[in-house]
Amino acid sequence: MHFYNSVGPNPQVVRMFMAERGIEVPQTTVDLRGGENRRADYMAKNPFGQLPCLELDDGSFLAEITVICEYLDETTQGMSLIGANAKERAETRMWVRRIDLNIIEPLTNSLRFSKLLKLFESRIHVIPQAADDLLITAQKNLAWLNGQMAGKTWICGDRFTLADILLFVFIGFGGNFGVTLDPANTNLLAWVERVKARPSSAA
Ligand SMILES: N[C@@H](CCC(=O)N[C@@H](CS)C(=O)NCC(=O)O)C(=O)O
Repeated sequence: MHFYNSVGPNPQVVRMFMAERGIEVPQTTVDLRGGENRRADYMAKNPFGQLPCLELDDGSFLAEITVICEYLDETTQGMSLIGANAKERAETRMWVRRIDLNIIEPLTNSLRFSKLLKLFESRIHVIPQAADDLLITAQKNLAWLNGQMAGKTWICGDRFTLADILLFVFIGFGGNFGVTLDPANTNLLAWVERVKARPSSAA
């Protein structure tokens, strides 16, 4: 396998997942800021032009971080970060999908349409007038999730999973651009500190 890495939260999710699982894969760093990912060489690997992607031993490529993590989880030995049985896996995927669709998509699009506009305006269709509303959507959904975290250690209760990694990395990404968690989200703030204490959080 070979991992195509870059700056940004999406590759960081996979790096943190691999660190948690003790997986080491040779890596190449692609120059995202310079647009290398939107040129023919990289587009041949991931036609959607985004990072990261994972080259498999048969020469094929996987993109989309949750899919890459699921593949790594299933093909390596060790404690699963998805789940040990159908119910656990379904629970993890439920939270991953909620976090992805309801928090990460509006949050990242809000930033792509505002503070990251210069980087993205020539790459994707941008909607600057939607930026503020998307941020409000993400904040409202974070507040909802904060309520759901009452009494729980991790998003899936006692199990630390891909859902925790995904949310943790993107909350950090938002923080880098001044989007901080509302102090009223006390459950989430305490959860952030618990995730931060894991060595994988530095990946
Ligand atoms: N849905 C994709 C998102 C990937 C993504 O947005 N990657 C960012 C890096 S964090 C990227 O490649 N941005 C540069 C660009 O789109 O040109 C995934 O799950 O992997």
